Amino acid sequence: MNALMPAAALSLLSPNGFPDDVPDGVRDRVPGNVPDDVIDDVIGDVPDDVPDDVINGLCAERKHLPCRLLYDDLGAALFDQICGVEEYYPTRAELALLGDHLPHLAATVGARARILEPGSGTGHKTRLLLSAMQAPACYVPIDVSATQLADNAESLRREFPDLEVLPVCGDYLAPLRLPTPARSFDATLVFFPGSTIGNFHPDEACTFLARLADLAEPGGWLLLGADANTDEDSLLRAYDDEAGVTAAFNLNVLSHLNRSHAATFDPAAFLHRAVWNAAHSRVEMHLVSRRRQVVQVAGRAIGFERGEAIVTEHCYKHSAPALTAMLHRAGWSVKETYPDAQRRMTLWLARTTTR
Ligand code: AVJ
Repeated sequence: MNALMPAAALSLLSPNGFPDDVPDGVRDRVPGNVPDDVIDDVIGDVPDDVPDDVINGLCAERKHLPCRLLYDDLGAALFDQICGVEEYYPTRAELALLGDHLPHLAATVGARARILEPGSGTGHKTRLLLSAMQAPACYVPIDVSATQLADNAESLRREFPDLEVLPVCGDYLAPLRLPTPARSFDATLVFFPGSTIGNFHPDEACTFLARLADLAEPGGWLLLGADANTDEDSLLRAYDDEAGVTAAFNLNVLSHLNRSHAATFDPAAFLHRAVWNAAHSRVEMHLVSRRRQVVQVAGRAIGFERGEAIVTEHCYKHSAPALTAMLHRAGWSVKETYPDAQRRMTLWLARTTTR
C-alpha cells in the first residue's frame, strides 16, 4: 500500500472539478442519444483483442466500461494511492477493524486452515491475516494476472517461510481446480476484504458468494469486508478527493484503452465525476466528455455529446440486512459482524450452511 506514485501517474493528475466550459446542469444530465453520424460505422476490421464488453459498453445508450479496466498496473498503483487519501476512509477503517478483531477471528476459525483469497492479495491486509492465523495449512491467492500472482507469492514465501503458498491463476467466477496442499487442512477460510463485493451487481454478488461457498466446502468460513455507508457527502468526498487521485485513477481507464486497444481518447477531454445513486444504493464513477467529440476504438467511431458520461464502476453500499440476505441466499450463515464506530465499514464472519 502507498506505493510511490509513478511519474506517469502524476502526469495524469488533473483538477477534478468542473471546468468553466461545461454548462450548468451537466451533473444532472441524463446522457442523450449518440448523434447518428458518429455511432455506427465499422471502419475496419475490429481487432479481435478488443473484448466485446468494451465495444458493446461504448456503443450502449448509457455508455459504460467494465471496471476491470481500472486495474491495470498503473491503475493498481493509483488505487494504492487512493487508500492513503484522507477522504477515502474504507481502507483505514478496515485495517483498524482487522487490528482489533483478527486475534479473536483467527481463534474462532482455528488452526490448520486453508486460506483462499480471490483477487491478488498484494497488501497489508493479507499479511495481517496470515500473521494472525494459527499454523495455516496453506495460502491460495486466486487471480487472473499470472505475473502479479508470481511476484506476490515470492515475497510472501520470503516473509512467511513456513507457509505453503499455492497461487492459482484463473477467473474465480469460473469453475476452478484448487491445488492439494502438502499439509492437510481442517477448514477453509475465504478472505474477501476491501468492499470489493460492492463492485458486483447484486445478482452477480450473490452468484459470486455462492461460488465462494462451494470453494469453502461445508463448515468453511468467509471473512468479508464491506462498506455500508450511504451518507452522500462523505461518499462523494471519498470518491472524488481534493487532490484528484481518484480522478487520475478513473481517467487512467482511457489511457489504458489507448495503450492496450489503440484507442484515441484524449484524457484531457474528459473529467471525473462521482455520483451517489440512492435508488440503487451505489456510488457511480463517471467520465464526462468535456465537449462533443468522436473517438476511435477498435476501428469504430464512438461519438460523445458534450456532458455525456461513460460509467466505469459501480460501488454498491449494501445495508447490513441486505448483505445478510445475500449471504443467506448464497449458502452462508452470518456468525459475527464488526462495524466501525460510524457503522460504515464492517467485517463479516460467515460459515457455510451445511446442507
Ligand atoms: C476496490 C472496488 C473496493 O469501491 O471503494 C475506490 C474502488 N473506486 N475509489 C471501492 C474505488 C474509486 C474500490 N474497490
